[in-house]
Amino acid sequence: MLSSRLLTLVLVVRPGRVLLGMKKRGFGAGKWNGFGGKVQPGESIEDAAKRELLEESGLTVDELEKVGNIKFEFVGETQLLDVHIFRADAFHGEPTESDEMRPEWFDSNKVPFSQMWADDVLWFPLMFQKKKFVGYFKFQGDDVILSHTLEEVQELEEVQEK
Ligand code: 6U4
Repeated sequence: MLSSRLLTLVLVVRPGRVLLGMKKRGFGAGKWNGFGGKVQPGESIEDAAKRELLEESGLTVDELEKVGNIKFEFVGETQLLDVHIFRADAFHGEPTESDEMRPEWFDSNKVPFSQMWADDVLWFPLMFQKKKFVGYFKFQGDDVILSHTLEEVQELEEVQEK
């Protein structure tokens, strides 16, 4: 059994556009992505999502909507990434560059998928339609998907947090 690590990912969406951040360092550097990171011990997944969004983009949100859960396996790694994906339709503050991310708005029909994680093009359409989804992606390196599953669900399961 692979162990897993809880991570968060937040997409801030406004009518016709989405805020992405260019990851400047660490995991996924050079890719546009939502804002997020590791859940800390004793922290709820949603609190972690809000904290990471603030740290990386300068934005605060009152409400996050759970939209997806994707587990990522990387060939050769012993830990699965268990990524909890949220959407925010309202926020406070101004997007601000941090050490980790440079935020930029993109038109919903001009999302830079060729400079993003290869899975994003498959689930962004569901996220934009506020559909809920679960998936599993097996990556070889940072760019190749060897196999995957992705399905729409009515409800996302509650997570047992440690
Ligand atoms: P630190 O602790 O700052 O070094 P780092 O290793 O850079 O962290 P972190 O915490 O920024 O990683 O978390 C990685 C982020 O990337 C999380 O928001 C989840 C997201 N992510 C990981 N794999 C992804 C994938 N295949 N598709 C995607 N987002 C992914 O859209």
